[in-house]
Amino acid sequence: MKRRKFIQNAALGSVGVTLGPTAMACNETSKKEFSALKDIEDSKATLPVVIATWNVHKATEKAWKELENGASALDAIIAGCGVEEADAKGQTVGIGGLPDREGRVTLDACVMNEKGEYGAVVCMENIMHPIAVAKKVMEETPHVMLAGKGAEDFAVSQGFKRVNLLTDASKKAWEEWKLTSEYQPIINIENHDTIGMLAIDKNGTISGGCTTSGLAYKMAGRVGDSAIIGSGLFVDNEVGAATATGLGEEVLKTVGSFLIVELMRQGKSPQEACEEAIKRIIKNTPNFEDFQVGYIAVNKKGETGAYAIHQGFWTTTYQNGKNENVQPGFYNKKG
Ligand code: SD4
Repeated sequence: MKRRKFIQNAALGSVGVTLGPTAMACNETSKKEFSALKDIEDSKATLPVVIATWNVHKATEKAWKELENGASALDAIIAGCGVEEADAKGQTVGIGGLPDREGRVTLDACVMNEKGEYGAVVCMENIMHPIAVAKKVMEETPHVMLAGKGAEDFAVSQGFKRVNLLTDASKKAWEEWKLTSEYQPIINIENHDTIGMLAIDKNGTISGGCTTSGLAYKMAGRVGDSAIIGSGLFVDNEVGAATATGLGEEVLKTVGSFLIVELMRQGKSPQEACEEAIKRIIKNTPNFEDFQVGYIAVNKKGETGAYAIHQGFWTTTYQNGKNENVQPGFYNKKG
């Protein structure tokens, strides 16, 4: 299908679902529905949409192309995130990721689809594409999460190759870090970090994925939020989806992505829901100036939102045929 038609069909499809009830008599309910319809008309939201954390335009482009070629939202996400996992220069995802304090690159990733199915790997070494392994966990095992050596052996049994994920550049950075061994999560790494990606295909099917090498120089065995359902990622096909980047410990404590989806269910826009989830962290954490968390979200209509604690967080959105980097709002205006 040609690109323009692809976008147009999808947009009509999504509005079509909402039009029916607005033709009802003019009572209170129908007034509300009329205003909801007006919001849709006013908003530039169309389907399909791909949104990701950070400046990852090659990843969103790949995912968008997959959607155009008829791939499912989930397969588009796996292909898109796979671009960054395979980029040895990126030090936050896949090969080239910065190691833990013992020099091991350990990866966390998860996927969630429109049926509420979920699969994850945590603390997995030597496999370049944890997000694809997470999908295999979801589809091929009776479990939802595999860790460490078990995850690695499972990946190999599914045809994934073992590779050395520690590049010379990341080894050098680790050796330099060892001179002081001071552990301080970095607030924004060169506009690039963990990739959380959400996509809605032209039929309105929502899926999400999240992939990371976790925090640089973490303790051996440390697992962050990225692969944990409800924290690093949550998808509800009736409502929308959310994903996170930043200090996983804080996202885990507030179950951030689930919170955002539930706030959207209660009527908040994706933007309002992301802002509320950041405020929930700030409320309980006086040292919020020392770390970053950023959220992105999308609702069923294809409207997107994003918010972070600090300036410097970026998102990439492919929508209406345009692949754009956007710097979202942030809480800490003093910074
Ligand atoms: C983690 N949330 O492992 C990940 C790391 C990250 O920006 O997103 N850094 O805690």
